[in-house]
Formats: sequence, structure tokens, C-alpha cells
Amino acid sequence: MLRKTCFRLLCLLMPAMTLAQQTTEYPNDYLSPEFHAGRRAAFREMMPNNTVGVFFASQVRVRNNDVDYQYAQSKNFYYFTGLEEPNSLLLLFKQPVTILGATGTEFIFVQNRNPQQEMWTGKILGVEGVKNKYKIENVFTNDKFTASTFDFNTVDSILSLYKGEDILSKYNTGNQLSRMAGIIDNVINSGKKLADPRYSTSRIMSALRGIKQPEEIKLLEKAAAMSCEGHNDVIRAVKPGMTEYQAQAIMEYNFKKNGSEYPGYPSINGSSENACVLHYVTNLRLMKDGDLLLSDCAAEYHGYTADVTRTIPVNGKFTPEQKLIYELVLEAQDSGFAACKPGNPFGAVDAAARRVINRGLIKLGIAANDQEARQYFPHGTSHHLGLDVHDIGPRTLQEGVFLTVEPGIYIPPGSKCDKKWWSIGVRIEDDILITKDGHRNLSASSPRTVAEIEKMAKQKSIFDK
Ligand SMILES: [Mn+2]
Repeated sequence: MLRKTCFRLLCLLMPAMTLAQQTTEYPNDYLSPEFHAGRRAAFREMMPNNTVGVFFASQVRVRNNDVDYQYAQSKNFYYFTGLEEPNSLLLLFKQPVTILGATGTEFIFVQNRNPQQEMWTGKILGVEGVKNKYKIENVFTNDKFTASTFDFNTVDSILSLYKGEDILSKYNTGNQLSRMAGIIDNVINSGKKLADPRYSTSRIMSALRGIKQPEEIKLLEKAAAMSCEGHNDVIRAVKPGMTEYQAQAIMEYNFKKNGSEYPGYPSINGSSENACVLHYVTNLRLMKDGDLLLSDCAAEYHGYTADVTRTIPVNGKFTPEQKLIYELVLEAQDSGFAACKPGNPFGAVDAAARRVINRGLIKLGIAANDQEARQYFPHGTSHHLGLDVHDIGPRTLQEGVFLTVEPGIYIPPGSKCDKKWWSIGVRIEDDILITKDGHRNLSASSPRTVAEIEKMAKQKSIFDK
């Protein structure tokens, strides 16, 4: 007990991460070339003998007519290279091979410089640029990768996840990426097997990406800190008469202000019954006195995303019913946190949180048994978090695993319980890094308790300054 109190005190004394204003012309806190080289080496270490890893950049995706979506690089490709350009291919060999006169284990095929295109969409790095910036040894332009560039029959299998990456799509034929993917697809269709049809590549990626390295943790700390700034500003600013999209604007302003490239996933800002829709992204409703607002929003920073949810009273004060449900979810989250330690199975966090929620819903007369309780808490408590918001990782908690703890209770109108509970939807979500002897909450700089939230709600918002 004493130890627990001491730990809590320590947490309170630890300063929240403050985000430094950028002072260099461009951001200079990207993952280093050495980080990516280290990840490629770790992949090669886990590859079976005489195999090749094949990783493609993401497809450019059309939004409508001649407008593309903002480019988002393939996370596996980014993990191994840092390169944010499309139309690129990375080959990682277990044993050295010779391709186009160069001998080694790493080959990357990238876009050629193109003054005409660069006038419209900005600088293309080209061979020299990629060599200098990313320090990858064997760099070629993508037109050099043809069906005869390398005889894939000389390796036993190809490790790749390209089949799930939407790069062979008929809507995208005619570009270098689809052309290169087509070559690999032909090799595989003519008998060269994918290693354990996709399975072992996923397993290697999961083992690697599931354990966060110190450089990745720094970016995740920043993503979590700017996410918390957004949530805190929403807690201060929200009031009856404001719309859900205005709450979203306050949130995302804070992300962008701090250099986030995108929200890590579409921002969820659901008030009243909309809080009961798990992935509500419409965000159009006018909020009223007495509503709860559930905001599940987080920033992505240099490829790494946080995932934070806070649920707050729109008028600054929880009703007695809202408070009962809120504090039940909070207790469940605390129980989930307690299960976050090395050696525990991933599912121990959900088991701990669900036990509290089931017991509480039965006690309040909302559910008759565990099975009925499940309909009010229909999702899992945790998922891995990192390059993807729903990331990949090991099933046993260990140092470097990064996961969410996010229990919730959702009681939509019409539920089979007393009407006084209807339209209450509560989720509380934090981002937990497993440490050597326990865990650290990277999103602790946004308040979770009823008292702390009601106190923050009284503070001046960005609109009062
Ligand atoms: Mn989540």
C-alpha cells in the first residue's frame, strides 16, 4: 500500500513532458539512419537462410479526380528506411547477392529525379539523395528493377506482405510501384513461395515492431504529449452550444501547432448518444447542457501515433449517474494498469478491467450477469500502439511493449436498463509503456479523475485568452 502511495507521489512529482518549439529551419528529430540500419539488421537476423525480404512503399491514393490523399508511407517500409517517397522497393537478403554489379544484402529502388514533376510536388531525392540522407548502400532508380534484374529462383522463399497492401490494384496500373509489385507477384504465382504464406513475415515484423526502441519511445512521448495538450484544451474550452467539430478543431489545432503530420486516426468526438458509437467520426452535433463528450483523438508524429480518450461533461460537471459510470470505468482502467507488468499475458489487462466493469454493472442493476455486461463493454481493453494505431506486437508483456488501456461503458438510448443511464458513453484511454519492473503512462499529462477534470474545466481556454 505504502509502495503504491509512494509510486503515485513520484508520478505527481515527475514533470509532464513539455514540447519544445522548433528552432531549426526544418524538424531535426527524425529517426536516425542508424536506427533504420539497425532494424534492417535485426530483420536479417530473424530471416530463414537463403530468403529475401521484399518491402514496397505505399501506393499514392486518389481522393477524387486529380486530387490525391496526403501521402502516408507504408509503416514497414518506413521502419526499415525512413524514406517517405512513393514508388520505391526495398530488398533485404539474408546472404549477400550481386545485383546490377553491386554486391550486398540491402538494395533499394527509388524514384528518379524529375524536374518537371518536382516543380509541382517538390524535391525527389533520387539515388544520390537517398544515399546521402538514409545511408543505404545499394541505391538504384526504380526503372532498373525488371523481371531480369535478379533471379528469384535462386532463393528459397520471399518474405513479403505485399498481398495485403493494395499495390496491385487495377486502379493503380501504369505506375512504377504496381509494375515492380507485378514482377514479384509473377515470381510468386509461378511457384516461388511466400514463406509460410505471409505468416512468418508477420511474425518477424510483430516481434520487431512490438518492442519499442529508445528512439521510437522519444517520438511516442512527443505524440502523447501533444495529444494530451489537445485533450486538455478541449476540457477547458468545451461548453453547451459548441459543436462536436469545434471540439475536434481545438484538438487538432494542438496537434498541428506541435508539428504533427496527421491525426493518427480520424478524430472521434461524440456527445450524448454519439458517445455510444465506438468509432463515431461524423462530429456534427450541437452539444447541450448535461451531455457527456467522448473524445478519442491523438496526434501522429514522424510516423508514430498516440491513442488517447477522455470523456468529459460538456457543462463542466458530471451528473450523479455520469459520475457513477465514469468512476467505474476509471476503476477498471486502474485495475488494467496494475496488470501492466513484464511477464503477464497481453489478455491479463482486459481480464482485470472487465472484472471490475462486470461487477459494477451488475451492482448498479444495469446488467444481470457477465454476458449482459459484455454488451455495454463490447471491445477489448488493449491493443498494441506505435507506427500503427492498432499495432502489431507480442502476446506477452515485456519491456518495450507499448499498449493502450481503454475500458469503456456505452449505454445507448433504448438499452434494457433504467432510462436514467441512457446516452451515457464513457471511455478512458491511456498509452502505457511496459518497463523493466512495471509500466509508465505516456499520456498521464491529461487528467483522468472526476475532481481533476472538473477543476480543469474551470480554467481559461484558448478562447478566453
Ligand atoms: Mn485505442
